[in-house]
Amino acid sequence: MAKTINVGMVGYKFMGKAHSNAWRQVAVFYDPPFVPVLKAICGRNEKGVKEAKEKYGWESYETSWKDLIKRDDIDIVDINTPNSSHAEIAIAAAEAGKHVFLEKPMAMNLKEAKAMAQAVKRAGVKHMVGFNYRKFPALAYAKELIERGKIGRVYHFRSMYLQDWIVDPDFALVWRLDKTTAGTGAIGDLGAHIIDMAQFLIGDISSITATTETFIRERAIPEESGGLSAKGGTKRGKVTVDDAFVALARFKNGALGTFECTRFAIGHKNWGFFEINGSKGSMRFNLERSNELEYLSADEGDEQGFKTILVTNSTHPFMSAWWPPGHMLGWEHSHTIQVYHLLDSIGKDRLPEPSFFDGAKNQAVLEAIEKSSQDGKWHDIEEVKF
Ligand code: SOE
Repeated sequence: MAKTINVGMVGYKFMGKAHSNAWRQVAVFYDPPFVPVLKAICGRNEKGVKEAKEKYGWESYETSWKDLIKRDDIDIVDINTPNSSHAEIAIAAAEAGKHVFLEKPMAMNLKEAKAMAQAVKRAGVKHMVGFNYRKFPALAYAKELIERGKIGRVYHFRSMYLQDWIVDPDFALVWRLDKTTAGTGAIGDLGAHIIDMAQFLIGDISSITATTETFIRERAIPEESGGLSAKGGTKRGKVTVDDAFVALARFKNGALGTFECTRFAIGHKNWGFFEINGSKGSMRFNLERSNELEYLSADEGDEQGFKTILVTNSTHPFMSAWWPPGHMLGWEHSHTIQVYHLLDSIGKDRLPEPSFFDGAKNQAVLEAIEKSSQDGKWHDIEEVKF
């Protein structure tokens, strides 16, 4: 009989659904060292959390995260609440000796992120931030190709993360548009992902300059909301985060980077795009075509051109556990792969990636973007070491 490990999850809406699915599926596809038991789900609204418990298959529920953390039968705490509660819950969970899995962005600011990283280090627990895009086979394969020298010295990381779900001025003022709950807007929601991809693939950013805009400054306060949908009421409130930002960056290895992130790019749903140009080749990836990696080799002379690699062979990263070639994976699968990685790391007693240490590095870049958007200057990225 496989050993088990008990999971307690805080948050039960959009990401709670994605994470529940991942915990349920992981042992169907992989052979993790521990089979996760969906022990307890937690949320403040009793009716809502009870419904989620039934629907997603959790054994029990709590309405206070403090009660969840006190329980002796919880080994891993999975936090997918709005950003403003990440630090408090994660630090308390670590201090209670639980492994911590946390949704991105890691924190509201760098100070919090550092405190969280120090808390998990002190407690000696495992920790992982939900930058799930690293767990797309195409992205992991891109990393492999870069490490094998296939694009040579990297000159450019050019990226955009474009969505359009708040382009309608009648769309309500959900928590992601409120600074006190979200910290930032497109910066933390989309920028955090694309910056993680950049730092994962080509290395650390050394300095950055950015500008932001909030196009719609007032919206209806929601009567109901869940995930990325909401119904506005008659009262109105101020949008206190950025709707979009553009940034220019320098990497430690000498490469230049561009980042454009917005939720106002009508027609784009989850267009997380990057192109990398190096001395020996180029590559491109787009989340809306997540099974494909485009690659061009400079060695091919007149036949040179971008080819589309369908990253679904059993030899491609993470694929051997899934379906035959061409039977595509999507967004939800990256969450399953992510929790497998966490369980495997716990089993092998090694640091999961991306850890809270990577999350804090990411937060340092987000913070520099925010500062630069206020003073218009270039900012060096603060070194964070743990
Ligand atoms: C909304 O912008 C959102 O769901 C983000 O919050 C997620 O992190 C991203 O993966 C997709 O878009």
